[in-house]
Amino acid sequence: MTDFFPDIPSIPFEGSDSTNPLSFRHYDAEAVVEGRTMRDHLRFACAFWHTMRNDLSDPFGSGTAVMPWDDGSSSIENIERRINAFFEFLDKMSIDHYCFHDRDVAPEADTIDETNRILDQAVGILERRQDELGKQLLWGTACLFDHPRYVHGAATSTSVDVFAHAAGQVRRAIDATHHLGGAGYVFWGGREGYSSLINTDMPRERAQLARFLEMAVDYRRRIGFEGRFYIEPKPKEPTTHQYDFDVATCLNFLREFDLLDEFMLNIETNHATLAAHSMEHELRSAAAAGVLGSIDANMGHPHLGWDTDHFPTDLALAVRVMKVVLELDGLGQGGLNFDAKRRRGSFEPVDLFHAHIAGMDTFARGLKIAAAIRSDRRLDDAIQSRYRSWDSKLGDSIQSGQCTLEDLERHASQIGEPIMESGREEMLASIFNDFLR
Ligand code: XUL
Ligand code: CO
Repeated sequence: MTDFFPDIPSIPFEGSDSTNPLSFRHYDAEAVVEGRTMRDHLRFACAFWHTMRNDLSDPFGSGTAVMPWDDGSSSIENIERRINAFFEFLDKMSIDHYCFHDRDVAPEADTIDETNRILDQAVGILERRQDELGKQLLWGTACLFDHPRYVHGAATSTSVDVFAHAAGQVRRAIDATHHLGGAGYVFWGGREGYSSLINTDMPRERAQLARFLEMAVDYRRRIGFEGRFYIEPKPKEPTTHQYDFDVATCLNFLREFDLLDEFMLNIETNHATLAAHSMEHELRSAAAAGVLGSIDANMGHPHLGWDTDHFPTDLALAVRVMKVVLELDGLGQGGLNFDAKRRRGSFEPVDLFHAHIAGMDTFARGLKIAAAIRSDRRLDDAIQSRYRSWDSKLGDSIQSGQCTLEDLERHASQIGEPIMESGREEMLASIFNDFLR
């Protein structure tokens, strides 16, 4: 299969001594780490919207991406060529999974019926290609933010008619995901937020969003879709505030509307940093609540305060992410989706390969290093040791609720000033760095 990238071979694993940029130096799909293959740990997915539909334009300039297979039209032939190019790419890259937005595979037509007909055709092509090549849909989603009708949001729109459009669109996108055997479906609150509170009834919009999600849960049950439902936290952009701001906000929302059993979270690095959290903070917050489901593997740029969706090339970050994933014993049906785009200057088709190789090798290396840190145990032991005073009779009686403020006051006055210990932050950071080689 070399119709679209004729000069680029399938990417081989060549090991860490290789200097061939079109090879994996770390991602060895069948290599076993902590009893599981890299392929199963990482469950890499490629995002159709970035890889096939992102022309690399930015707010100041037009697209630069060279895509000889794409004539820019919405013809079914062009739709098919894009999908074929996508699957040739997945095949050559040994990427097992993919993610898509409905409107990116099948652009909107003049009427809803025509739009749905084109979507069905596109889904038929996706199905053929994924089955031929043994690829799997990690998750599907609906683009509820591009069309002008969604200017004031979709589920949170001021217009009940827009809510109806969004509901129909999501129904079809869930159908498409279900038909393709998708392991999940993502709800991303693209415009589910506000531009200004001067014209917004926030409690009302949040209740609308909850109702929308309840209807989707009801629909999922009726059609027997067994993939996970995910919410993808993001604090802002293009809105000034999104209702799924961060993990803590999503957990509160899901608890408030009794939806916690129905949703997990798909957590994205650049959204975490946009919310002024680290990715590790967001992952640990979700894992502690049992809702860490899947990851959008990208990164932001430290000097740019927006969602730049850089390919993840930060090794220390990948180690931190994979350590949480290993502690969780994997993401189950979830995976690592490269919700990442090339820089505007990396416009040649081969840059798609370089970008994904960089991301996959970074995470494969992150996985190996995280496993080494876990088996070494010094960092985990240091954390455990900091709390060892709680492994005591007093600690137990506080935790089990058998102790009052007066009891503790008596204890404090008996023992006098507690002896405090250093947190050894710099020493531990230095040990962490020792593993990054
Ligand atoms: C957008 C983003 C995408 C969407 C998918 O900021 O991160 O993954 O969430 O719909
Ligand atoms: Co994302």
